[in-house]
Amino acid sequence: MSHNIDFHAVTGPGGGAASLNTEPGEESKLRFKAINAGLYFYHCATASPSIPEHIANGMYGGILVEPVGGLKKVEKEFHVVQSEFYTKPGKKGDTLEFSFDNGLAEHPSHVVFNGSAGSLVKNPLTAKVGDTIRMFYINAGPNLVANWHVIGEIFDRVYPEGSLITPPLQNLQTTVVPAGGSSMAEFKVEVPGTYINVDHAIFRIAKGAVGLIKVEGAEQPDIYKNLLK
Ligand SMILES: [Cu+2]
Repeated sequence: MSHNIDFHAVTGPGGGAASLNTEPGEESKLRFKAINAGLYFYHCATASPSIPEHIANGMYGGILVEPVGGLKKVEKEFHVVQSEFYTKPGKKGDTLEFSFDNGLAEHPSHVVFNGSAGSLVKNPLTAKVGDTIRMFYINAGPNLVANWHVIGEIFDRVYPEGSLITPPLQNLQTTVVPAGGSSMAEFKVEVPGTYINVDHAIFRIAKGAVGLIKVEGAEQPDIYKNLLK
């Protein structure tokens, strides 16, 4: 089938999709000037069989347009994409078929980070005590609004909806990320341990929306101390 790409960072028809529709075996090219800094979503927007079907099957990612001069250096940068899959029922191990009806009903079978349930549990993100982590968070949807939270941490700075040129909000626990949108957060990890990235619409953990951030380093009893140890 044919595909294209709608880059939310592109100013022009379809975010590029109007110039990028590509049949199997063919090639398309587009030049654009990134005139608006921000953290953007991109996705396939081919109408055959339907735009949501292309997005729901995983055709998306993130594109960062840094402000002039670039973002300040931090020790760690991570890119996480949250998304849903809509499938017909099946047994474990089966290849599950797409369900348009479940998409219409906004009833996902899976809510995942970086493309598969538990991907960031099998391959945790890692950092050291004292590092500042910058996370680029894209919500591909296609339907759900994400309620992004890291259990055990507080976002020092949040750039809501991926606005990188607006002063950040400070000391947030949970931030909403719209479908087809983004958020960026920075937080220093002061205490060693395992932190858990979730969508705090918390039943979604059972659908796959859980990821780990492992922080190594010396204990910091002035900040966190188990009093029975
Ligand atoms: Cu496509």
